[in-house]
Amino acid sequence: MKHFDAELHVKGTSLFMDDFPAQENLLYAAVLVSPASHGEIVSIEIEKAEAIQGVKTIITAKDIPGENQIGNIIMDEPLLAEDRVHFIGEPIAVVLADNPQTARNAVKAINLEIHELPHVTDPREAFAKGMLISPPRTFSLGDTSIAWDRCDVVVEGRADSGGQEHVYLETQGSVAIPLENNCIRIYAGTQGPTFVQKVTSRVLGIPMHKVEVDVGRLGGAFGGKEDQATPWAVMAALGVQITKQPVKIILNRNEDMTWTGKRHPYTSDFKLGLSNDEKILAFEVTYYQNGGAASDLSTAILERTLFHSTNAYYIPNVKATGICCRTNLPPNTAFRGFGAPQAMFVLESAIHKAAILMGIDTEQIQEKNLLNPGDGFPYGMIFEGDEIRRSWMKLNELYNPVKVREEIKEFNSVNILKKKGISFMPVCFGISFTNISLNQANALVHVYTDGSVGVSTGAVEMGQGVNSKIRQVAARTFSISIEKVKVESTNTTRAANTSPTAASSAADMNGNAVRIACSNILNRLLTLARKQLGVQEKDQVELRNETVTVNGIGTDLLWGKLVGKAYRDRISLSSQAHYATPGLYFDSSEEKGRPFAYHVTGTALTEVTLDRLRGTYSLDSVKIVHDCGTSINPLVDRGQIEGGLLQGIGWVTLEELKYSSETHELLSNSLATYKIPDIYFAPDEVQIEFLENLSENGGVFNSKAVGEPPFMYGIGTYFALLNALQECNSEIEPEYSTPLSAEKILMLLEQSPD
Ligand code: LUZ
Ligand code: MOS
Repeated sequence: MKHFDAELHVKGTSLFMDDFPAQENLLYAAVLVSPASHGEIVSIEIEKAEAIQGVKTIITAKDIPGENQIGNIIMDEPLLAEDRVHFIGEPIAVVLADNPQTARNAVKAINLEIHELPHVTDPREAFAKGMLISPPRTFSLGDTSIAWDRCDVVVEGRADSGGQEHVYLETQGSVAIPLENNCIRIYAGTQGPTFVQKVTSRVLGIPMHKVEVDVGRLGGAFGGKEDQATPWAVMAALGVQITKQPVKIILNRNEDMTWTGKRHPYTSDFKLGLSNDEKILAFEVTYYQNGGAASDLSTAILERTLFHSTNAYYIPNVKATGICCRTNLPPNTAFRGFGAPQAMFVLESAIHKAAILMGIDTEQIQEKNLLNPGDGFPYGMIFEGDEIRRSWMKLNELYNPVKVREEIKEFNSVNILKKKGISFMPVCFGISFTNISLNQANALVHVYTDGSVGVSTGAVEMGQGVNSKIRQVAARTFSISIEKVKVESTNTTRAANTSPTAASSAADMNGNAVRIACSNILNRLLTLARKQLGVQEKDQVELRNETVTVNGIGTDLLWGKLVGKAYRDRISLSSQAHYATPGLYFDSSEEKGRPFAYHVTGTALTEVTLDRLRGTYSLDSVKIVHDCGTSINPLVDRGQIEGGLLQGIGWVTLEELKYSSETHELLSNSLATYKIPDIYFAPDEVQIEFLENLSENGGVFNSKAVGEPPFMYGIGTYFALLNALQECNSEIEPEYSTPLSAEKILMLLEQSPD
């Protein structure tokens, strides 16, 4: 099974937002944004800009007919600023013109006067000033206060992880067109078509049924289009409502990088206590999350940080507190892993620090404390599987890390200028939206009279291959060829009230809805087949490879013929189905429940080589044992594991958001100054082994979600580099702060020459 879009992508024939065919009267939007991190809008003069030839109109907050509010969880974000601005890039006005260049020129001609106010960009400072997005939350297990006395070793420290730009290949954008009777169709580049529909309805002051949102595909998203695709789509729709003309908006790379939110930077304090025999007895952590100027998804992301504070380990006494801090940055948002990578980085830092103090290899502590079946998480759920230990053992079996360690010691003892390092990175990631209501999906399946099939769901194809999996699910349920199945665009008139394609669960949930809808139709067809063949017994008649079989023996009743007969007999060939992930509940007053359908786990082994003169490094290999359940598309899953790994590696190594010290303007605002991993930077060797796992889970056909968990294998690269650094000089006081750029490594090496 392949990724069915691959051929279109390679030939360049897949259609993205900017390929949308030019429409008559199409207007192009450009946006005036705040140049200041915080300030009062003194005046906006648009007359000169509006007079420019080709400019149709300029929209500001006062032109909004409905509510000027695009908030999701907390209603704290206007579409267009009214009298105050809270971050550089906050939209203030939308210019509509007959071409994009004119629109951008007109933006420059607007006279904007802002009275600047002091701004806060550091979450600890925001916390000290009481600038919180929501009250702090604490997850706990056992009692840390009495546990410290029993510990032989206690380490305390601080760990900071940086933000991350999404760098989806396709920048944010949207096209909206007027339909009759003041209805609007929006072609939106979003992971959440229903959210776009809902917010458009709110801002335009029209019911949701007047807003149709359609998504063909996205050129990448990674969480960056879960919430933050919405404003651009709503602006386009607002432009349509005001002008009755189609409106297109496409951000250029620089605008996109400067204006939109990123992965949340975190700064955290940790305390870890162990016994002399490497058992972790207690862990306390406080996460300060840099939320940015509006809440966006920050509270949900912080919640997932708390869920993953203990990652793949069992710790009997835990106290994890999360604080969502409001700062004057663009609102930070969803990004693959959704707060979990930040949590896992802190615990790995704590373990690393403890291992140094104890004079042992980090993996001794890691292995000793991996979750066993029956161990509890601080949030009350029990880890039932044995996959974490099995993935660890499998990795040992396949790659013999003890021998690798020895070889590295040997290499390091004979090489002066180059030193190798190694790390293990176990991952345990919970699958399901932590907001339980979102764990539902629906599908609409039509079988046409020629036997071809059209499938609509709420899942958005963003390159991750969800449409390939959905095609497979439909083809497999009917037992027909994959060529007979087409996945339609994601459209709010065919799949209503959908959850965003997020939380790694789109294939699970939408796939299950498709399976149910196809089964409904199949059952009608099989009833007809039995009647046709005069067979009474229900399970004697089946469809196999487009052929009706009786007791496994083929008949001449083929799929196409059966479908045609069903139509003539006036039997419905369509079905809509709904799927809700079973068994989920959470009591937020106790912070306990069963928030996840299941966990995805695995372990990565990373080897790196550091150049101690230059601070540069190369990634020798990453070996992963990963649990995909019974994969329905191993090639797609492998692609997700490789992609997630590399994105995670980028986060902890190269990707550095640099801001000017005075205004806190983003300096790394292009792909020339913000470096993401390329094929030359990628590990020389990436080996991925699927862990055999036949146990029941909530996924479709017993497969498991794959999108986010592999991101966190990338954290292993950070600790392999620290290990190599220590091989250069064991005196180096490690600092737990990502990204670990070559520049930072060089400074650490220079600090303490040996
Ligand atoms: N998005 C969301 C997510 O809205 N809720 C979640 O729990 C989640 N988890 C991972 C990624 N995106
Ligand atoms: Mo997400 S981080 O949009 O699954």
